[in-house]
Amino acid sequence: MHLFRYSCNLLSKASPQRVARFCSTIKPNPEPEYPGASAPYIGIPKLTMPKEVTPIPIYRVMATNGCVLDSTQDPNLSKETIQKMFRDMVLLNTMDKILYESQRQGRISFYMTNYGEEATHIGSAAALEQRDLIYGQYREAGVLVWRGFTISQFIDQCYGNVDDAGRGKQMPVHYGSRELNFVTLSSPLATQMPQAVGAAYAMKRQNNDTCVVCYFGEGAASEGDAHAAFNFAATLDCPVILFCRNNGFAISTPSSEQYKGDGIAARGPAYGIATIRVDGTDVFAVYNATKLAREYVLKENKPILIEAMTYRISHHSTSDDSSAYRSAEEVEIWNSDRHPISKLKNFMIQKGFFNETEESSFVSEVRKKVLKQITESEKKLKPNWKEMFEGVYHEMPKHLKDQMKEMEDHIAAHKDAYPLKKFKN
Ligand SMILES: Cc1ncc(C[n+]2csc(CCOP(=O)(O)OP(=O)(O)O)c2C)c(N)n1
Ligand SMILES: [Mg+2]
Repeated sequence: MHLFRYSCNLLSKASPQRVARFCSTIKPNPEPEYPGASAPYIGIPKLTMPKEVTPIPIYRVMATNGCVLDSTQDPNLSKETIQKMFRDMVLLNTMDKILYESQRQGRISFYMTNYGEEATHIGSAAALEQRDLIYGQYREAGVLVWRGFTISQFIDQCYGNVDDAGRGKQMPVHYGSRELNFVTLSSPLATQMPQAVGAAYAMKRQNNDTCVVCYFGEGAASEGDAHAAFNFAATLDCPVILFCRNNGFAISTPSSEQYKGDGIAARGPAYGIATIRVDGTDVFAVYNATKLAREYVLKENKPILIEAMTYRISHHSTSDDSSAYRSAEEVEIWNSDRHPISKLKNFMIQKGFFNETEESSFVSEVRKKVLKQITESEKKLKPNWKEMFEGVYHEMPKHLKDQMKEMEDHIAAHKDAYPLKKFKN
C-alpha cells in the first residue's frame, strides 16, 4: 500500500511520457477475480440492451396440420398412449363446458376452464412418473385427469359436499389428492413455488429417484415468491421442474403489460437454471421437453425451467368477461387451427388412429357421465358445519373452540334461518 502511494505521488509529478512508460510495466490483471461474477474486463463502457439477447426459441414437433416436422423428434408413442392423450384432453374439454354452464345456472359458485392449455397438462403429465410430486396453480386439471382423478372427485369438489376431500373448505377447482401425489391447490398466487422447491430439496436428500413439478402462470411469475423459488432452486440444486404456462393473460393483464424482456424463459439463465421454451399447443413437444427435463433434474440434481407458450381461450374464470379486453377474432384463431386438440386430431387422422364414430360416442358417454354426476353431487349432503373449524390444528386451540361454541348456540337459537337439513349431522 505504501509503495503504491509513493508511486502515485511520484507519477503525479512525472511527465506524461514517464507515466505511459510506468503504466506499460504494470501487468493487466488477466482475469477479474470477484466472488460475485466470472466475466472478462472491458475498457469501454457498454450497455447490454435487452434486444441484443437472442430470444429463446420455441421447440415444437408438429406443424399446425399435425405433421411431424422432423421424424427424429417423433416420440413414437403407442396408439393406446396417443388415444389416451387425446381422450383425456377431450374429457377435460367436455367436463369444462358442462361445469362452466352449471356455474352460469347458479348450481356451483365458481369455475375455471382449461381451454387451449390441454396439451400442456397431458403432454407433461404423460412424461412424468406417478410418484413425482406435483404442485399446481389451478389451471392444470388435465394433469389430474391423466393421473386418474375421477369425474366424481372433480364434481364433488366443485360442489363442496361430504365426498369432497377438502370438506367444502375451498372454492371450486381447488383440487388435491394424496393418492395421486398432487398437493392441494391454494388461491394465493405463487405460494406453491417455494414450497415445491423445498419439497424437491427433501427429495434430493432422500435420493429416491423422484422429482417435483411446479406449475405456475406467467402472471404468478411476477410474485416475489417466484423469485425466491428460482433462486433457492438454483442455489440449493433442487430436482424441480418449474413449469410455466404462459397463456398470454393474467386475468385482464396481457403478457405485454406483465413483463418486459424475453418472457419467463429468459429468467432461467439469469438465475443459472437450464431452460427450454416449448409450443404448449403441441402435446408431443411438451412431452419430449418434460421427459428431457425429468432426466436432467434427476441426473444432475438441478432445477429446470420450462416455458410452455399457449393462449388462454376461455375467460379467466366465471368472474371474468374477456370480451372487454380482447377481440373475438383473436380468440377464434386459437380456438380453431391452433387448438391443441385439433393438432393432435390431425396427427391421428394421418396415422389412421382416428375413428370419427368412436370418438363422438366417447364424447357423448363423457357428457352423460358428467351430467349424471352433477345430479348426484348436488344431492349429496354438505359436510357437518363444525368441520369448518377442524383440520387446521392437530388439537383445536381455545379460540376456535370458543368460536365453535358460539356458532352452536347461535344455530340452536336460529334453527329456522339455516338449511341444516342440507348438512351432515
Ligand atoms: C397473491 C395473489 N394476488 C392476486 C390474486 C388474484 N388472481 C387470481 S388469478 C390471477 C391471475 C394469474 O395469472 P396467471 O398466473 O398468468 O395464470 P392464468 O390464470 O393465466 O392461468 C390473479 C391476479 C391471487 N389469487 N393471489
Ligand atoms: Mg396467464
